[in-house]
Amino acid sequence: MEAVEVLELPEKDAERNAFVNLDPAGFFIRPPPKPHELDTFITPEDQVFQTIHMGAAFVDHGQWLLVVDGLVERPFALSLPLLQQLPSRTITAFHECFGSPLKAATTALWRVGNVRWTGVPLHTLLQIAQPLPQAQFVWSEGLDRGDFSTLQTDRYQKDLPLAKALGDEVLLAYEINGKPLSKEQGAPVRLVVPGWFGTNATKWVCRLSVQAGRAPGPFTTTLYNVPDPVSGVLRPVWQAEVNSMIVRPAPGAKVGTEVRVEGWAWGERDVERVEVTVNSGVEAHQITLLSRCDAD
Ligand SMILES: Nc1nc2c(c(=O)[nH]1)N[C@H]1C(S)=C(S)[C@@H](COP(=O)(O)O)O[C@H]1N2
Ligand SMILES: [Mo]
Repeated sequence: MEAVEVLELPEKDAERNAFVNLDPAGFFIRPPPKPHELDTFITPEDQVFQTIHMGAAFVDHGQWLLVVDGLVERPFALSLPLLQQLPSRTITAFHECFGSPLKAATTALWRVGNVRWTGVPLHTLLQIAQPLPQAQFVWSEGLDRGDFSTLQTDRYQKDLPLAKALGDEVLLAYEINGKPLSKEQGAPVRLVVPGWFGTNATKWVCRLSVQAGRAPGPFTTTLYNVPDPVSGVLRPVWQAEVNSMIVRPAPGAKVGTEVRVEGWAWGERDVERVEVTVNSGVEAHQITLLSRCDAD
């Protein structure tokens, strides 16, 4: 790689100085459009659902720093102009919320959209930092802090196993559908982890720390671990399970004897086949897959 310009590691926690306030503070959900309204391949960014646990961080972009540290040969920091100077990629990926980490997902089955993210691959930054042999996870930290449910924390903190973090689809994104991220979407920069649930996509990101074990904050320990359906053992909410939705016919639509059914199917792994059942499951029909989305 060509020589890239980076900053020396600032004093501890200096990256948190870019935080101005929570505006507004508190839990916030922007609900997704109804399934029959999610009818375009790319979801317009002003319609994509939003999930905010503690409040939307208002960040001073001029003071924003991204620190890359931990178990690395060469810790460093980047300002926003320095990050945006690095080669970028645009990825089309589904963006799906796992749902409430406090209760079973019964009302938010389709908190999902499909968007184009633009940013710098995380592996570019890891290549500069050079993880040490003990490195296993990349912790990501957001500038938001405060209360969620009965928990309190000084930072939103998530982790990714190094193998996923090195995938070239994982981005430090600053654009959604070709436009700068809004404050609520994590401006100026957020992590995006295509194929994995939205909870891993840390917004208002300010620090990436390479570590040997899992992150200790409430969003990786108390919250966002679910029993494996087979073994019952708790596992982190990482890969998105296969899921689907019917877009047409809309609920309650009057249909004739011949019905064209349209919808979306997605998951961490490629979807090979979709079936639809009618008459309460008496008849099953295979659906033709019209197009497949691979990250581009
Ligand atoms: N810093 C921070 N990042 C966060 C969250 C948060 O509350 N704080 N919410 C997560 C969850 S649960 C989801 S589903 C996605 C939602 O991203 P969006 O609001 O841009 O759709 O952001 C994730 N990243
Ligand atoms: Mo979420």
